[in-house]
Amino acid sequence: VTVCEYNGISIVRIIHEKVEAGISLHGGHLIWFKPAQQDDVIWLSKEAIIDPAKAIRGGIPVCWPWFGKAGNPSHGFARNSQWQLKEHRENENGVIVALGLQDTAQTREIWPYRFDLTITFELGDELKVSLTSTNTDDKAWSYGGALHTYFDIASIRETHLTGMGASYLDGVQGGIACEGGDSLTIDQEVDRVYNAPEAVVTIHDAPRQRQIRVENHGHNAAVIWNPWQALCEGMADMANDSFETMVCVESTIHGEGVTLEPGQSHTLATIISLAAV
Ligand code: TA6
Repeated sequence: VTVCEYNGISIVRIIHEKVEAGISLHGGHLIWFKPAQQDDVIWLSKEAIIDPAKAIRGGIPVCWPWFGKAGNPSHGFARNSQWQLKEHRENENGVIVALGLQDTAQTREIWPYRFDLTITFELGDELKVSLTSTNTDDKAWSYGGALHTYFDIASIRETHLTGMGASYLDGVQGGIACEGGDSLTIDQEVDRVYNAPEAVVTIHDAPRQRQIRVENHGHNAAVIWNPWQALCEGMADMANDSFETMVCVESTIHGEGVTLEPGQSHTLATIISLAAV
């Protein structure tokens, strides 16, 4: 485990016999995860802007303390904040890295509460990401958010997803409630909040003959997003054809959020594993 600097951002690099990975302290943001002898699992935009003022496009953005445009900035401030490296160590499965973020005068201007956040990455054949939110204030607060994971797939046109459940709010149609089947092949812009997902959403990455299993905990929704071509053309940090090789499957706390009394904690997690087919 080493820490290197890139464009004013510190990246924790993990090179281990079981896994290679990179975690940016800017955003508490995993940008790279590759178990030994596997293709990349996490997608990072080739046009990603590495700048302390911006969120990184790709990887696992930490959306907190709200999801989407529920507040300003969009998806909260955690993905634009500088986190601290709390610990790194090896265990029998690989490497564990933990980062922390606490409130500052600046965060309290955006969101007027005291908090302590810890994100723990357990890296090996699998990737487990646990985001623990603790209320260190003397009054209750509620939060929402997401582990907004971008997955690397061979071809969106030859990929399908299962396990999202049937009911969703369709962001492409202004958030209306819809019912669909529990198998999704993406052939246009998709931006959906599935609000009764199964515990595991599976990405069937057929050309690579693998399944990516996304097991979520502490969430109330699974968000599926692919911007498709027109939106990519409008984004400075995504190449025009980049929608072809990515899909977001997000462990999400949507809506009213989770309420924490002073001293209480809650953990949002995602466990990402591969299965050959
Ligand atoms: O999670 C889906 C979503 O909220 C989409 O609506 C889309 O805007 C995407 O996230 C990316 O948001 P960002 O703020 O990173 O551009």
